[in-house]
Amino acid sequence: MARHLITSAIPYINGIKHLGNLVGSQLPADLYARYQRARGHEVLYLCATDEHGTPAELAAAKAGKPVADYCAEMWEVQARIAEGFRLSFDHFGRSSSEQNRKLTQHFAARLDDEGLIRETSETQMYSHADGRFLPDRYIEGTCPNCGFEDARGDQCDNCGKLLDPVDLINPHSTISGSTDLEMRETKHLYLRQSAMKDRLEEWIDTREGWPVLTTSIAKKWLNDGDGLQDRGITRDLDWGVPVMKGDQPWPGMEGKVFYVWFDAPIEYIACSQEWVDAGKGDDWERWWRTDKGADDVRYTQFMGKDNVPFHTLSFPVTILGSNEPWKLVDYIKSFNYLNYDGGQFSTSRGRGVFMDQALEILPADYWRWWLLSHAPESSDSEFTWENFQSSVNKDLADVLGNFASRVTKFCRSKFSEAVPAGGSYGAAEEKLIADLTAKIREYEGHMEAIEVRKAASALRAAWVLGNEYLQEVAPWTTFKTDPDQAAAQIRLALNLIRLYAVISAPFIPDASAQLREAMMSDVTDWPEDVAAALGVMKEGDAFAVPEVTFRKITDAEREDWQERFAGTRT
Ligand code: B3M
Ligand code: ZN
Repeated sequence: MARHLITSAIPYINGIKHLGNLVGSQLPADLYARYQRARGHEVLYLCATDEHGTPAELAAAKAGKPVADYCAEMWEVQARIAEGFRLSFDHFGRSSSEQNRKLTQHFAARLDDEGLIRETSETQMYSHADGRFLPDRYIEGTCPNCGFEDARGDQCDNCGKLLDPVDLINPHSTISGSTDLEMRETKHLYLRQSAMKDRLEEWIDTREGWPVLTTSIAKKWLNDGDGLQDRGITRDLDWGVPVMKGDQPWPGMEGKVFYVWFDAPIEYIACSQEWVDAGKGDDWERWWRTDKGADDVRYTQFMGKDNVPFHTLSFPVTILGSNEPWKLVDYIKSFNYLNYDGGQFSTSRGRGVFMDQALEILPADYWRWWLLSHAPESSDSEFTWENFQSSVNKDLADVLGNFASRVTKFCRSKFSEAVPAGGSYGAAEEKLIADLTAKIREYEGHMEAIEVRKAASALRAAWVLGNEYLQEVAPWTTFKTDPDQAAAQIRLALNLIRLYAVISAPFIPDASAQLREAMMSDVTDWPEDVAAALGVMKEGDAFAVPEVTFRKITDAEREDWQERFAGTRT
């Protein structure tokens, strides 16, 4: 039995995520976690909300709530939606936890002891009208690079250039709109990433078989110098982890907090402590400390491509720089973007389908299947309602759902609601078993390699094999001349429904549970031996005709949704 530590990028607390966010981190991580559990491995799958930083402050202010209250409420909302999508976190934590506060302060102290933190005096925008220093995101102005008028102080959304607020033309405060800004002196801590370049490069160079998307982004940041500049890890904000050196005050840093990207990845570790403190586990160190057994853990992270630099550079600097025996990530699975109907999904502009809205329309499995089978792996991919309708109707309703319904209804009408006896397996059945074995082994290979789309097509192909078999042996025709032979064919097909339920569960957990319940079987063992797995349901075992597993999406519904989601969400 292997041990798998799995984390997905922790979603910002402000607002509900769209389907593009979901398919870029949490959903594939859940797929992988479910698969590894199904294979009998020990899995710890963690996620949390990313609660600090200016976006949280801004959103709370907009909602007219104290930021702590706002975060607590939004955590509930996100947790409920995650449950709706059947995301099987072992724990869904919060980066604002006590555990993360302590651990973040601990890492800062370690890094300082290792000489990796330096203090800098710098000038920063101070807003007289707001009575405070303005973090980069609270300042907007015109991009000096492309002329975009609403560029933020840290980055231009239009051309992507990383900016410094002083670069902006006509800067103003996003809180008050005031242009009465002045540069004032303030002190900050910098993480000396540049001092870690060689160690980091060596670490990245020795990662075997990492996805090209991951390593190319990491390399680009390492080599064009931009990414490995020393990084400010403190901010003049109220909300965040207070800057302390362990449990000691940090002179000159009073009233400041750590930068959100410093504490957010540390939450992966803190989350496992929260998991223990919540009474769900009894030892977090065996997952994270290589001196406490974490050496044989395989740690996989899932994230969208925009998060890769922080996970290949900044966070490893924190871990390696601490010179403590923390577990480093073994594999980073990153994703491109999912686009929405000819444009981009956008949280700020409310464009696209958001997680809560999706669940109001259709059950989780419909979305899980489409999103995973169209995951933006090798390039960006696009959600269109036509494509969604046709995938759901073909793959789920016509292929899988219809197979289960045809077989069970036929059996009920010609035999009974029990596995029929009689007949024997011949060449057609042997061929099916051989083909299925090959297909399932292929599916396993793709799952191990986290090739999500390929895994989905192998699974779909396994469903198709069952349909082709049924078409070929045609039990409804056989029944007229040789009812015994028809019984053997149906016996196999009923067993196949159970087998499909087991292997499909990582993708479509609810439908799988429904099918398995209809087959009245609690055997969930992975079909290592396909022939044996197709003999689990014995002659005389009862089953029930399942309710419609997947219904078809009508043209009218599709048009209605298309229209409803054409605008922007307010
Ligand atoms: N919250 C960005 C995002 O939600 C950020 C990820 C943090 S991972 C430690 O895309
Ligand atoms: Zn620009």
